Amino acid sequence: MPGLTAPSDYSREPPRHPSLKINSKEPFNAEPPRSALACSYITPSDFFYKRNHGPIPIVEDIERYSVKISGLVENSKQLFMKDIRILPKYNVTATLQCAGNRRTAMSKTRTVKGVGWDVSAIGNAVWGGAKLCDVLELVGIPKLTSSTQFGGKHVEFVSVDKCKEEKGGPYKASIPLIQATNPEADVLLAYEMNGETLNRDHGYPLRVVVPGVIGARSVKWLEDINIIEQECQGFFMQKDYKMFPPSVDWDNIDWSTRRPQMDFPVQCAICSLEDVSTIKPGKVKISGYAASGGGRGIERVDISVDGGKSWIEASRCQKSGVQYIGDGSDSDKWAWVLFEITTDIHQSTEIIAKAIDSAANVQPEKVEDIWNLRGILNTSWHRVKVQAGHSNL
Ligand SMILES: Nc1nc2c(c(=O)[nH]1)N[C@H]1C(S)=C(S)[C@@H](COP(=O)(O)O)O[C@H]1N2
Ligand SMILES: [Mo]
Repeated sequence: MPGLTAPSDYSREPPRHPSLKINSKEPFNAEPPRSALACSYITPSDFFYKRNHGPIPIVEDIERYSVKISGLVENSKQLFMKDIRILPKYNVTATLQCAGNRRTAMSKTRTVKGVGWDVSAIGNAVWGGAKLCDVLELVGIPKLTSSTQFGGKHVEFVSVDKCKEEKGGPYKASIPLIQATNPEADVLLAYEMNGETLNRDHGYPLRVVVPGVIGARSVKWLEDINIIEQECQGFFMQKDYKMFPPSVDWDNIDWSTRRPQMDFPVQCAICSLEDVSTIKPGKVKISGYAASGGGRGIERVDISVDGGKSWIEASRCQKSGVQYIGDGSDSDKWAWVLFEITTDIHQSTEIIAKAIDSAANVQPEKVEDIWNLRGILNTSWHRVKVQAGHSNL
């Protein structure tokens, strides 16, 4: 009996929280309601968005489950859970964001291809596991290696799930070897999420977590690690999750002209209000999340309650009792920041939020300017319309 297997249909899916908003049932893609998302710094796993490309794999026998490391290394190695658990354990608070977060809004200007997402294809969790750099030392690759003596420059992660896009093959992705072997990059092979054993939806028994990078590279249900010369040639690296200009359409696309997207750009969204909300005139609380990729902090979150004519600064917070300083030593560098402001609103208006990261990157104003055919990385200013009303409140 193998350790980890992949069903070919959806008859053995795990139970899920009833309040999740289901964007696609098979494969299961769902996000929490906005209001549930930004009320806690750590996203409970029940409410953490679920992004799948096939049926959820099943662990038949955890004792037999192993990860094989091979490719351009001197000796291949098979690691069982006990071999991974014996390595130093790290808890890294990191935000995962699907590159398709906020796709539905992008589709409103011009239709894009892909699962529709509101603003909640993002979550922040404490991931517990071994550092990939420690695991790679077991096959003789030292820390901070950019190329092995056999020419290995990338680390490929292969799962077991059966994905339509891979013609029934498994999900896979890769990251550069230099990132994989850098202890500061905090790339994990995680077996815990928020202090509990990883659940099936999020990659049980073992998943990769690549902090600061689009969720697509954090491969779940890990089966193989390959040290390879060129980046992974799989569908999700080569024919998806690439950023194209607005002029590229399905009849003139050349996938080979662009690199796979890695870091995610600065992003924020208002979660305390739906678009459109009815408010009682007076004090209104505006809150949500802001996050940037590559370990960059959030320097500022600007809010406008007059459609962008004037701006006020929201307060930012990660952990209660600790003042948040972008890139400060007490802040979680891979994690989102929650923002909040209470301000007077007396008439119907459009509320806008935009974030600025520690490299002074700002979100683009208009979704049209970053429109792309796959609808990824919609980081345009987040807008919600509010209607001032007096009745039925
Ligand atoms: N094996 C496997 N890993 C995967 C995926 C998948 O479909 N199969 N989806 C990826 C994508 S696109 C995202 S955004 C994240 C989502 O992780 P989550 O479901 O734990 O939120 O997992 C990534 N890893
Ligand atoms: Mo994703």
